[in-house]
Amino acid sequence: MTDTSDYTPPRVWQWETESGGRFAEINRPVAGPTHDKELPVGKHPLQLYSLATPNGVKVTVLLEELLALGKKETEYDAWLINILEGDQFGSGFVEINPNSKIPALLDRSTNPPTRVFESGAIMVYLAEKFGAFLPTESSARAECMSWLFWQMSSAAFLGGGFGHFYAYAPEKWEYPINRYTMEVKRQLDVLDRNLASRQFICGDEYNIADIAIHAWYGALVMGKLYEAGEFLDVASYKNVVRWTQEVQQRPAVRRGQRVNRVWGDEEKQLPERHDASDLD
Ligand SMILES: N[C@@H](CCC(=O)N[C@@H](CS)C(=O)NCC(=O)O)C(=O)O
Repeated sequence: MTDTSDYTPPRVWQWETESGGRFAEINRPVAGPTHDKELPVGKHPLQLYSLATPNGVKVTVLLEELLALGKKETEYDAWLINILEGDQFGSGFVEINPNSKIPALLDRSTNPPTRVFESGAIMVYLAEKFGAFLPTESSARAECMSWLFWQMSSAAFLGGGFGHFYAYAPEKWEYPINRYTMEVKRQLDVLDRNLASRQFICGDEYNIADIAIHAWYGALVMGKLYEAGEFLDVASYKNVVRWTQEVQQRPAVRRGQRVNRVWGDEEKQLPERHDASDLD
């Protein structure tokens, strides 16, 4: 790595493979598959290809919530995509997500099968298809979509910005850490002010906006992301803490968090899920 103070960007950027940092090996400046690999297919109509990162957990929590409502058609197979081993660049995965990122869903109940990528799009697809956790009345729906899109656009600053420079970059640089810490604390304050007068993100009812935001900011407030709880003084966002604890108590949330999980406590790991009993 060049010392940042000496660095002058070249006229045309070249790919320097030794850029360093925790995810340097999977980062590439080009898209498309790197190898041929078919995806496995299980017995259920819904096939999920994912990993229990915050983006992956949004979908497994929603599926477990739908099942908890008694919607048996939402039974699903969840296959592990190990992004550190490059599974997201296999040809079968790229066919259902040209962006090579988890989560990706294939709904085989339609003819031809429907592919869905981007966690927000997957959540809307499932909530609409199974008629739950997304209000149908226009104003309530607009509020839910607003917060869902807020999360989708904010998470890159939290993960790709703050998380990257605070936890994963090869060195601790003050400038980017300050810049992204400022933004993440502002985002936490946005949530805290909203939750001062509301039980859930959009009001009295829990919906996909809660699921999406809890997967990232709930995890952050519980100290489960980047070991940054103390640094960000998360305890001071009292309304976010109260809401996080309430959402975390939901059995479907705790079930969904375990699916495609291959780190942490062994009893909380479940690399693949093919039946409700896998989580019992
Ligand atoms: N906006 C996307 C982001 C998905 C995403 O960033 N997934 C990460 C894991 S959380 C991933 O698959 N990274 C692999 C890579 O970048 O190669 C979504 O919400 O689905």
